[in-house]
Amino acid sequence: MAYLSNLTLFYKPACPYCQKVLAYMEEQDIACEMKDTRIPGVTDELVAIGGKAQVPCLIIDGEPMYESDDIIQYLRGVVVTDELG
Ligand SMILES: N[C@@H](CCC(=O)N[C@@H](CS)C(=O)NCC(=O)O)C(=O)O
Repeated sequence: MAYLSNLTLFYKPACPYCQKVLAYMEEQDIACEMKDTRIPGVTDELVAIGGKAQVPCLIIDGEPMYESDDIIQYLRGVVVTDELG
């Protein structure tokens, strides 16, 4: 896979739901902009976009997607589309 420039992942390293998403991304070699909510101001940025501080949150073309299972399902679709060429 590749660097997906339309995606931003808000995450926190200690969060098990984030770890699940990060593991899938690593397994599939998916990279995108990453924002660690431990950095001051990043959670405020997430709330401004998505309305909630919950992580993980994947921003897809400016639209927030919360819920790790939904994020992984979305990324699966990206991988399949890529494999179909
Ligand atoms: N069902 C969610 C759970 C996510 C979740 O509970 N994240 C925690 C961190 S481990 C969190 O962000 N809690 C703070 C909040 O919800 O504002 C998922 O699967 O993504």
